[in-house]
Amino acid sequence: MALRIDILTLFCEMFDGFLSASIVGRAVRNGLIEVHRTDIRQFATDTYGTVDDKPYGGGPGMVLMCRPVLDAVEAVRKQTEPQGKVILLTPQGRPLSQALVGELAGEQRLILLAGHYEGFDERIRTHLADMEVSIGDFVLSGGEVPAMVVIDAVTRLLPGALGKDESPVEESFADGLLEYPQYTRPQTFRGLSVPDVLLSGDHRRIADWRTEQARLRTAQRRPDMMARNRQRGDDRENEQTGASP
Ligand code: 9D3
Repeated sequence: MALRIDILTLFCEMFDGFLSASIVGRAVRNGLIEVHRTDIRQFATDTYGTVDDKPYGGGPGMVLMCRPVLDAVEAVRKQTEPQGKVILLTPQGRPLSQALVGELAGEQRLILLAGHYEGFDERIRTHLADMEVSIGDFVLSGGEVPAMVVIDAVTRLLPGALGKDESPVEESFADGLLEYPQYTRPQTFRGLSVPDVLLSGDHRRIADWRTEQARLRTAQRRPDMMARNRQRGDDRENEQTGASP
């Protein structure tokens, strides 16, 4: 069964190229994912298509209204079973990680709700959303790009989404290390040569070199990942020895 993904947005057209190209495009064409876009503005109740209003209590900006968003979610939920998790893309959400991507890839249906420029009425969060997701601590114009990030990351975890030359192992995050340096022909380019070990044909030495490079690079660039790796190692040892955490 295909993973069904509903996108609720004010900018359906932003997804055009994304849904037709590359791995996601192929997953759509092969029926691995079934993506439906719904324009929240269709659920406005006035002739102007109003979906936002001024915040109670004053202040800058506008707020996405409950009514059109709730009606939009109800409408897509009626289209097909299962009900699906409603995921709100917001800067206050749970930070996206490979672990969260893995959780989402296990669902049968995702309903992604993207706002633009502005916040959601709090009652959308408290009464409609099953989860709020952020893609990081930087300010974007809306939840559309984050929705694409979620779809891209989830799709590549679905069985059959990757071709045989596209590695299915999420190497860098699966083993908690960044990737080792890679080279291809030519052997020398503008005086820059490929490390000798990679030309040695000694697979043991090559594997050791790559592990070492990955460790060095991760320690230098991502001390946070290194600290997590150490913690995981400690946890595993404690499990074996029965020591308390
Ligand atoms: C005035 C406070 N702003 C919060 C920083 C309001 C606001 C700005 C931008 C509310 C929403 C947005 C649009 N961003 C998203 O919808 C969004 C987002 C992001 O900006 N960064 C990282 N992840 C996400 S997920 C959705």
